[in-house]
Amino acid sequence: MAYEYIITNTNIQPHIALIQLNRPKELNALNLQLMQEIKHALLEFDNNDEVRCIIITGNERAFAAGADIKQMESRTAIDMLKIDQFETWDQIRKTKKPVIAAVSGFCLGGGCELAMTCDMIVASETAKFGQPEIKLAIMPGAGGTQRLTKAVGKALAMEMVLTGKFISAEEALDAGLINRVVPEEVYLDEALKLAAEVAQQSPVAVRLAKESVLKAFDSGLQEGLYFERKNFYMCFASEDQKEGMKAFVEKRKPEFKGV
Ligand code: DAK
Repeated sequence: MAYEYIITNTNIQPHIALIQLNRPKELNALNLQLMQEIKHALLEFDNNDEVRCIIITGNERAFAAGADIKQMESRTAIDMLKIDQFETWDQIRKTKKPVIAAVSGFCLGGGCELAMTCDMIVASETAKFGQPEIKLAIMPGAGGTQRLTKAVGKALAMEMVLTGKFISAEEALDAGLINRVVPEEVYLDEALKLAAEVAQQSPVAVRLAKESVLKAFDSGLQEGLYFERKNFYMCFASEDQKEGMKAFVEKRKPEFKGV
């Protein structure tokens, strides 16, 4: 599929795929087609055995300044219902491989929700996070009230959602929203480093572990522990588990194949 609003790259580093949002003049505002393209690329990478970790990024000025307000402006509730954008977002959330957001500049509204849908966030010092939908007389609709609250707690989430206030990368780090903050010149390199660390591990174990961590968000402790246990057993069905433990005993680096 030829993309208009994203650039994809699978040659940047072994086992890593990159999706770059590419509507720079509009600060990467997420129009419907852009979201479809992200969904399609993620699905393609999920089905590509060569890919073990995916990075979504924007540019220095903006990761994404939110959903495209100009596209939404005249929509009615019934239009929104018929378009059912949630199908696209749900599909993005279902990506099985780990996804890292490499964020610089504005990361707002749907942009912040997209970053929070990713598994980890690496930010540049210039990143600004916010859910400013309230200023448009709407509210977050793609998980913002839930994922932000789970990440940063009620006090800060409530303030951000009710006032539209932005927080800096440092504040986001302190609040537990993101993994690390680095100078703007190296935020993508830092995300690549993190992705390379993940890509070194067994893809089978990574998939099962990601699934298990995410389970903590939508289940009670007992159910989560039970789910974790099943996935733990499942790891022992892989050749990678034998290789990982054999390599440890033989004092060498393991070679994981994803089977
Ligand atoms: N949509 C459309 N265009 C945008 C945009 C956006 N969100 N953000 C920026 N732009 C455009 C601007 O209109 C401007 O275009 P021109 O005027 O040059 O044609 C260009 O990008 C540069 O922006 P500015 O001139 O405003 O740049 P500044 O540096 O002065 O300000 C800013 C940057 C980020 C503070 C400002 O642009 C801004 O406040 N942008 C809007 C931020 C915002 O309110 N974001 C939340 C949008 S609502 C859903 C899922 C998710 C959502 C909805 C539904 N479903 C699953 C159903 C999400 C909703 C949202 O995100």
